[in-house]
Amino acid sequence: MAERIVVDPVTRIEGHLRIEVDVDEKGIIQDAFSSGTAVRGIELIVRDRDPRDVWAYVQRICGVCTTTHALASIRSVEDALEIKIPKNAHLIRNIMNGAVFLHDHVVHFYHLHAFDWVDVLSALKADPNETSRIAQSISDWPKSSPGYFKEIQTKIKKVVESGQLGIFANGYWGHKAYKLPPEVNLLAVAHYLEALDWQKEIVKIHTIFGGKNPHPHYVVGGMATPIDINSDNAVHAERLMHVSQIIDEAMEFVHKVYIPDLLAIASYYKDWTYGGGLNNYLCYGDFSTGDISDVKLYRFPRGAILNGNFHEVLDVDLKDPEQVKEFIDHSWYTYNGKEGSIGKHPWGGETSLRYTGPKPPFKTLNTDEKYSWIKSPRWKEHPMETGPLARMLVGYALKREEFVRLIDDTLKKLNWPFEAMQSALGRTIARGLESILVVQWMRDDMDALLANIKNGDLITFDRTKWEPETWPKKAKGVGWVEAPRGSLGHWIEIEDGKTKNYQAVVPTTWNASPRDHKNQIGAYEASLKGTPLLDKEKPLEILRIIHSFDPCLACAVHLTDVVSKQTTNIYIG
Ligand code: NFE
Ligand code: MG
Repeated sequence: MAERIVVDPVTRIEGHLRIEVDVDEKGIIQDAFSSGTAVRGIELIVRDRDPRDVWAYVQRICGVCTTTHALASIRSVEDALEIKIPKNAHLIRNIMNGAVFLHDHVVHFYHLHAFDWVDVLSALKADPNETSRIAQSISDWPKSSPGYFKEIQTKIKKVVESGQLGIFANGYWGHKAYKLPPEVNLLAVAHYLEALDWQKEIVKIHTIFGGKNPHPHYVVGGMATPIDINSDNAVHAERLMHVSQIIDEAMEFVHKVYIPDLLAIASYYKDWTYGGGLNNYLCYGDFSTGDISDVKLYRFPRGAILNGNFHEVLDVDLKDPEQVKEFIDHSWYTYNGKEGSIGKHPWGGETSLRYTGPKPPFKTLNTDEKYSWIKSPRWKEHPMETGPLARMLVGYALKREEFVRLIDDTLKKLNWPFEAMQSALGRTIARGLESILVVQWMRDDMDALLANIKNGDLITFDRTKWEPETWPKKAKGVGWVEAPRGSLGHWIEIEDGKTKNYQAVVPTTWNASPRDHKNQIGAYEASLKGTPLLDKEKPLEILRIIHSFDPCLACAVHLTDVVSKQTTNIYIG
């Protein structure tokens, strides 16, 4: 007889996610259900608004991937109106998106995900001399003396002795699934604290190019970033040098802290290969070396992989009405007033809310019916995983040299077969590896920007098609972005200068989606199946797998449930 275990809310993520799993008598997960438990409806509030303003509304979908929705939005309007942006604007947008990647990936690794692998309390037992020796053997990062680690240990001790664990409260400390020696746990906690400091630096790139963070400024047609190297009132030489320096420091942090820690931790967990899942991967692609409309020039190449067939990468077309479609058979929405659906491409898509779930307090969701505020996006009717693992595997399957080298080197270091990449740990490693790529692209694009400016090109905005009188009566466009958590698309329909319909299909919508019209499960759900839980009261393995996707439910369901405000509640039902 299967038992239903509920984790709600999943913490150390953005937004409200509930996971229900059925486990057999041996504690192995037989079935899983992912539910977004809040709904927001931002797609509805942009209707009838000026398409040039929409980015500023939809950017508020999320404060984590804080620029991605603005970027997807302006790209959708530019696509609809056939606006080409100046080279400087493209480079600045790339650098800003790169900054989001690095910020999100480092924060995810150290602050949202690490404690699924790292036991803070064990760090108290560490010998700081040995931590220092390990640190120096994997990196020449300067903060690595025995005294430094002793200091960190004393800090943790004080927190623990105070009885108020603060940021370290509610962990499953002492759980048998933790495998790191105390010394490596201490190293990871030290870098948890260092990464907290570091993450506030990288976002300064947004404040320089976009005026602020979170939610920097954009403009349809380019960037609202006046550049004049001799002016005090524009982005000038000193500020450009500041961005350049932040990129160099980020490069160092990635290579000397993030990656060595990632591989050191992974080496203790390499036998824990659960959490793979669908084996279907989707990447829209981004970071073009030229124009965004030229897919051939994307540094994250576009493509789809089905059933783990890495010999064939399938073409993806976001404008084809048969490719990306959202289904609502198990989501609290209706299409044309009906509960079931045939699936809608986002042009002509619909956001009509209808909650048909159990009323709180309830023990479990009715997972045979509708059970989530997340829709089920499907590519050619297949559920897909998107995100770092998908990007790295699509690049690998296309035999892009830098992807192959990074993955093969890592597999060699870990003595892992390629298939092992298709796991929670593989996903976490892929996130680190793509950070190596992204920070280099930031460096390259910053160099290109500086060279362009030096050549006298200071243009960041093209106003040719700014006035609505220049627009066709009807137009539709799609803007895509590779966001930290995966492929993001915004689809807009413009009529008479206004936004007629707007649909966002977001990375976490893909990954956290519930079942669809064919009862096919989503990526989170698939990734949990078959995983053994060592302790059903403390389902650390569920957190480990779900966190490996870096969930963002604010994005996925784009209102908050004002009736019930539940705190952490994990029970066996
Ligand atoms: Ni709210 Fe987001 C990213 C987008 S969501 S974090 O990355 O787009 O999945
Ligand atoms: Mg949507």
